[in-house]
Amino acid sequence: MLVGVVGKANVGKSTFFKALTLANVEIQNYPFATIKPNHGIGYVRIECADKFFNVQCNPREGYCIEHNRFVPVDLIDVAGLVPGAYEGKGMGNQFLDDLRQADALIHVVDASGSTNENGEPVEPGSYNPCNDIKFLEVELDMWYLRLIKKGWDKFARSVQQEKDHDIKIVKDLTSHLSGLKVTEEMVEEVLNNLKLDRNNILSWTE
Ligand SMILES: Nc1nc2c(ncn2[C@@H]2O[C@H](COP(=O)(O)OP(=O)(O)OP(=O)(O)O)[C@@H](O)[C@H]2O)c(=O)[nH]1
Ligand SMILES: [Mg+2]
Repeated sequence: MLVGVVGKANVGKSTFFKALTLANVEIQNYPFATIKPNHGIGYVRIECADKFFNVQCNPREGYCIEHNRFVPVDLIDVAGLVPGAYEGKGMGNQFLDDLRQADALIHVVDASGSTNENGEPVEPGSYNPCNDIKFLEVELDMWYLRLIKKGWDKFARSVQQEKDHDIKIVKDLTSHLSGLKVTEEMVEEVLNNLKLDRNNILSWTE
């Protein structure tokens, strides 16, 4: 499993990442201290089934100490985002491509409100951190949009020419978006929610 640590610049992403992985990473009180992504492994502690059998197991992944199983989770800490990153502000958002295969993202927020929208230190409580939650979703959506649009016209035309394309569309879209870990269930749900015409893919708007 791969978990990405995301959020505005200078909010404590690398600090959180370091606490989880014990990796020695750059932590600074200014925006864009992290540029190259940091990879590491954190462990989730669960009670091991070997307790029930009163034996000591030797797991292939992670490790087990006195019936405590430490399950490894891959983590990646990336550069910070600022509003308008998808238009190239700050470090932009191209670096998010490293997170395409992530199963989940953790959004780190500076709840003390002591960093402004560009991640610069300000008086605690003078910035409303709710703004960060909203803008980060926009930045992530714009990132997905860019990836989905890549090669879309060619894809849509070739699907439209297939026999029974209204039935095959779910499978076709899933394989087209497999680089984003999209599943058939997700595609089905979105097609239904947006009431997209499966007979005419070329009519779909952005
Ligand atoms: N008070 C307080 N300070 C924190 C906390 N977490 C991180 N910091 C401080 O916030 C500053 C930024 O921390 P980083 O971990 O480098 O933040 P980042 O989000 O990785 O920053 P960029 O990589 O530049 O985007 C550092 O001075 C940290 O010591 C926290 O929970 N409380
Ligand atoms: Mg960092």
